[in-house]
Parts: sequence; structure tokens; C-alpha cells
Amino acid sequence: MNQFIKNTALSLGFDACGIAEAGFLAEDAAFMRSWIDAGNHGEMNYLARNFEKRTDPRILVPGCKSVVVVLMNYYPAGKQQPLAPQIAKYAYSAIDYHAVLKEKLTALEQKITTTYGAECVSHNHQHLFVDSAPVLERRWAERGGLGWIGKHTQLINPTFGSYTFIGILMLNIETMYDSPVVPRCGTCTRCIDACPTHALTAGTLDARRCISYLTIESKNDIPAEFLDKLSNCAIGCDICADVCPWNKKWAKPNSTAELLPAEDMLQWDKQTWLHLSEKEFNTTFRQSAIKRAGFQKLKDNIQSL
Ligand code: B12
Ligand code: SF4
Ligand code: SF4
Repeated sequence: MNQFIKNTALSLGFDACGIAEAGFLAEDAAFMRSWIDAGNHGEMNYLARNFEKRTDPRILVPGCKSVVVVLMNYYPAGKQQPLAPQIAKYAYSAIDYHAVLKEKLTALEQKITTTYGAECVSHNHQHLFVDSAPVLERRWAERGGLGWIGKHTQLINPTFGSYTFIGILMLNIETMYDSPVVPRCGTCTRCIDACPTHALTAGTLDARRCISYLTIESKNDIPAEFLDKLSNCAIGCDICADVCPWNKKWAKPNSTAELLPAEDMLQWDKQTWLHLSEKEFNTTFRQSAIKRAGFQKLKDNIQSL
């Protein structure tokens, strides 16, 4: 079954798949408690909620025995002009990655239940997740043998690097499990050294200082202390990932048709971004992850650069 699930995931367009045994993440729970208590999550109050569910998928999805993790490479073939306000690569695609991964995960679930029976999944609980649920996705990816969590706190896959989306499918059946990959950051500290806002310390992120948080998640104005450190980032930030030797060496353009960039966006210069009307924003980015930040936030961010 392990091999069936992996082969099916690859045939559906995922780039990697691993499976971990569901269980309580004791060390992560302790770490996360202190991370939250120190306020590192900023205004992302949802991270402090559902603590038990977040640290044990068997509480989130009663009956869950196995965590299937899929990766999708999103490293783009084309890039923006370097002087244009930078949109992080995860948000290049015209179609929001949540929708792309969920559709393929649903297809994977269907093939599994058709082959092994409807009881493989819990029909009374949501069991398919991309980003938005209390699931420590990177840790499950690591446990499923798909890579290690680098010092920039992102999952690094030894074949694709860290520009990968993570999707999760919880199964109510047991199967063979994969072994975690040994972390390979070694003595490197390039991501920590490159972070313009000093958001990273060895293996931990202070989200309140992270440009990704400041330009997307935070509802407040960007604090003055960070305004000269935004490094031309308008939505999200890829600086710590861009300097990582694993990405420099292994990141390769994705071949997923659904992740093609929103039209013309890569050619826009700063003036085009500045003159973008709300109507144009809603049309161009109607299905894109950029919509999450919102028109006004995008405009304010660009004005700050
Ligand atoms: C909240 C969130 C953010 C926040 C906070 C980021 C963060 N590092 O936590 C902000 C807005 C800053 C953010 C930014 C980004 N994000 Co984000 N984000 C999430 C989200 C929704 C939750 C993450 C979370 O639970 N954070 C809480 C902290 C405590 O968890 P953690 O850092 O994973 O730490 C855990 C372990 O690493 C471990 N741990 C860490 N240190 C230590 C130390 C010890 C001693 C121990 C025992 C354990 C331990 O314990 C923790 C609990 O398990 C996930 C989706 C999901 N549901 O998982 C996406 C997710 C992590 N984000 C993603 C992406 C792509 C990004 C960005 C690259 C986007 C961008 N370009 O701007 C940046 C990267 C910034 C960075 N350096 O991490 C991807 C990452 C894919 C990958 N290959 O890793 C995810 C998985 C979404 C997805 N489904 O694809 N994100
Ligand atoms: S995403 Fe940018 S601001 Fe956030 S930790 Fe990485 S380099 Fe620092
Ligand atoms: S830059 Fe170096 S320390 Fe940071 S994640 Fe990559 S290999 Fe690890």
C-alpha cells in the first residue's frame, strides 16, 4: 500500500510523497508552547488555538493512524525583474496553490478509497489539509522522510530544495512508514546571516520580525524599525531560501501547468505595480494567493519600499 500511495501521488503530479505514523509530537508541543508564550506568533492568534489537535493528528482526525505527506515543487521557470517590487515565488501562480494541491489530494484520496475501501478515511472529519489547519506540516513531512527542517525553518527536500508546497492526507489505516532524513544544514548559517530583519536565530523564527508576516499576515502598519529592511519585498520574502545552498544547487523549475504565473505579472515594473487599480487587482489576482494580502496592503507595502 505504501508504494501504491506514492506511485499514485507521483502520477497525479506531486513531486514527492512520504508516509508517517500518526502520534503525539511531544518535543514539538513543548517547543511550540514556549514559542507561543514568548509571543513569536504575533497577531496569528490561530496558532495558539487548537493546541492539542495541532500536536496530535489523532485528536484532530479521530481514528487517524497514518499521515500521508505530499510535496509540490513551486520553483518558477521565469522570475520578476529584479528592480520590481518582489512577490515571493509561492504567490506567482495565477491559481492559489491551496486549490491546486487540494484538487490533487482529493484525487489521491479517491484512488486510495477505490482500491482499499471507503473506511481508509474518516468521512465525519476533514482529513485533507493544505496550510490552513492545525497541522505541523513541516514536521510531518520530515517524519515522512521528505527532508529536514532547515535553520530557516522550512522543509528542505534533498532533490528539490525548499521551494515545495506541503499537502497532508490523514488515513485511518496502517501501512509501512518512511524514515526521517538526517538534517544536513551542518555548520552553515547563511540563512540566519542573510535575514535582513534578524528574524532567525538557530532554528527558530520570530514571526513578528519576518517580512513574510509583516507584508501578508499582519493587519497593522509595518513598524518603522523594519521599513528600511524590507529589501524590495512587497508580498512575502524568499531571502533566506534564495541564499540556501540546497536551493542554489537543487531548485529546478516546476512543470505543473496549474502553477503558471498570473498573466504578465513577471514583466511589470514598479510603476505598473504602483498604478494597478483595485479592479485590475481583482481581475488579475482573482484566484491567486496574492489576494490574501488584499489590494490595500499590497499598495501600502509597495509604497513602503
Ligand atoms: C504560520 C505560518 C507562517 C508564518 C510563521 C512561519 C513559521 N516558521 O512558523 C509566516 C507568515 C512568517 C510564514 C512565512 C512563510 N511561509 Co508559512 N506557514 C505557516 C503555517 C500556516 C503554520 C506554521 C507553524 O505552525 N508555525 C509555528 C512554528 C512554531 O512551527 P515551526 O516553525 O514549524 O516549528 C515546529 C518545528 O519546526 C519544531 N521546532 C522548531 N524549532 C524547534 C526546536 C526544538 C528544540 C524542537 C524540539 C522543535 C522545534 O517545533 C515546532 C512545532 O512542531 C504553515 C502551514 C502549516 N499548517 O504547517 C505554513 C508553511 C510553513 N509556510 C510555507 C511557506 C512557503 C512560507 C514562506 C516561504 C512564504 C514566503 N515566501 O513568504 C515563508 C517562509 C518564512 C520562514 N522563514 O519560515 C510552507 C513551507 C513549505 C516548506 N517547504 O517548508 C508551509 C508548510 C505552507 C504549505 N502548506 O506549503 N508562514
Ligand atoms: S522570510 Fe525573509 S524575513 Fe523571514 S526569516 Fe526568511 S529572510 Fe528573514
Ligand atoms: S542556508 Fe544553510 S543553515 Fe540555512 S537552511 Fe540552508 S543549509 Fe540550512
